[in-house]
Amino acid sequence: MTAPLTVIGTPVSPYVRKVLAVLELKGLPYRLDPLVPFLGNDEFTRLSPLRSIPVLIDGDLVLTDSTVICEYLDEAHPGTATMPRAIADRARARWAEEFADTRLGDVLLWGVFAPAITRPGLFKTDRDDAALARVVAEDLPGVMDVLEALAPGAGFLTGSLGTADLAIAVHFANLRWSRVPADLGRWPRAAAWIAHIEATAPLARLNALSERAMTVRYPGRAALFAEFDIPLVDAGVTGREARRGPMTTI
Ligand SMILES: N[C@@H](CCC(=O)N[C@@H](CS)C(=O)NCC(=O)O)C(=O)O
Repeated sequence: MTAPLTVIGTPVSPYVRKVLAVLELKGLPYRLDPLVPFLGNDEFTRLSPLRSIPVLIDGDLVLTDSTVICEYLDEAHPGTATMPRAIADRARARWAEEFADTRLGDVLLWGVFAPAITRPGLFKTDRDDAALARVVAEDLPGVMDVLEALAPGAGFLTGSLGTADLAIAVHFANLRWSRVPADLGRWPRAAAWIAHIEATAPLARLNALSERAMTVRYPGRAALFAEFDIPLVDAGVTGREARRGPMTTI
């Protein structure tokens, strides 16, 4: 019997939720090691040289980076396609995904969620609401303008729900969880597109799980993931202390 796919990373991470949503969309079973970023031990560094989550383990193959993982899954399991097959559509989807992973990540994850939630929680810094409000006022509009231009009038970016749609939408739950005032009503097409993606079964479920995972302490964790039918690995790669990795910016 072949071992099931294993994913390392807490679904609170938007990049992990992107991978899990693709797995769920494709109906691929997986087990999870819900590692909180920065808490990985030396074994984690061996698996993920940049110490970033998500990591996918498929037998002898160990992959990091959500884009690499999602492309691998789509090539290895083409059943329910998560990338368009037409070359031009594929290129458009890749650009949207890249924009989400880099610029949306810079603004919504590293500019808002990390200083609002991750850094105070793991590195015991104070939350600076004035700095968060500045990011929302100065950086969010430019990002939303791009999404407003990119947003399809209805449906998804290139037909059916795909990796690029998911890569974009995942960041907006983290924005809400950051509890900063941000009104997306100025960008109605983008807001409707994001809401449409968030309402799809895989992402609605993963967002609900992740929101609860943010507040559940270690002993209650297994029960929470069991409630969502996500099996956990027997022994994970969690270390004792938060450490910064080669790419850490917080
Ligand atoms: N481009 C990477 C980004 C992954 C990423 O930044 N993950 C964060 C958690 S949301 C992380 O593990 N950061 C660890 C660090 O910054 O040291 C991907 O798409 O997988």
